Amino acid sequence: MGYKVAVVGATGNVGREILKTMAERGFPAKEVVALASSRSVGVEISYGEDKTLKCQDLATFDFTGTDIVLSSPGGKISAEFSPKAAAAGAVVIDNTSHFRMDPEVPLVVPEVNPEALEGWRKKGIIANPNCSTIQMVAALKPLHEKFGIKRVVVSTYQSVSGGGKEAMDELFTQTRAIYVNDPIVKEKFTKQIAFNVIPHIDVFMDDGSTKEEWKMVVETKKILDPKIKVSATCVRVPVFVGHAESINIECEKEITTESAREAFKEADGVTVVDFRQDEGYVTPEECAGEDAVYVSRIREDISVENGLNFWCVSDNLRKGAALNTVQIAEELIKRDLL
Ligand code: 11C
Repeated sequence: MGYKVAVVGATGNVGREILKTMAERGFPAKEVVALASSRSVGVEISYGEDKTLKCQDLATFDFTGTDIVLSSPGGKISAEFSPKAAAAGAVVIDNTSHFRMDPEVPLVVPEVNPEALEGWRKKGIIANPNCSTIQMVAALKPLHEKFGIKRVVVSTYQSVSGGGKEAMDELFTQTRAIYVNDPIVKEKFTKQIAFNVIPHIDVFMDDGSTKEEWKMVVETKKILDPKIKVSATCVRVPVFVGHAESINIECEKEITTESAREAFKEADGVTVVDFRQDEGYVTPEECAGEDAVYVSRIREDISVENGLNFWCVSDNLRKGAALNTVQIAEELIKRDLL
């Protein structure tokens, strides 16, 4: 038994990573179709060690007979094509922000709220959360279960790959330009990203926050618990892959460094690397290409009652996007929901 799977946005950072993740995990696909915009038709993309897929045109593709659509084009394209694919009978797992807050669309991290998948048939679409939210809720879940989290204050250090391939190219080109004394060209980022940090990801909202910060607030409430208060500051840093987060929490119950460490260790998908010595913590450079959400620097925050600080790092293209998407599809199969 295998499934016909279409990967939409197959030439992008996340689309390629989805194909790589499916092949690595032996996803039960009987056929895999790579879809992209008309200008990428015919582009060859590798799938597994020995297969190559030729991109087909998303605009003219007939989704009839497709079981699973793993979609990561831009939000506007998703708004048009995800409902079309769902109407043709496929389950669409959508990586964009377009459907996430729709009450009829489950927003899922399989280690955190897999039960939400039961409702996928209402719209035929399941949303994959934002990368910075995924790694945070994966780490918060075991703590919330044991200690009841009341409030989260998070500051992010997000890599440029979250902005797509052109954003990665801009970091490379600007870094090179500085060394060879060429002019700095800014296209994807509002300020120079090489040798700098930028406290601005996505558009500004009316209250002065950015949409990336807003997403961390509302998505955490939808996935984990609407009662949790979240305050986020999201910052772009000159790192190619891997988002880092400094997370501070206040809980209902007493929490210690040791009890938090035990809770993290029992959690699916979370790996604790926490030694109070040189190299006793994980950095983005080390997590690139890895599946886990890494937790380091666990320590009590004595400035508040039942407070804790920790450092959380994950590969934003894998657990933050492609892996979570593929895991959602695997969970649907495991729960016999297709
Ligand atoms: C970034 N988190 O790092 C964004 C990328 O809502 O899916 C993912 C945007 C989203 O720029």
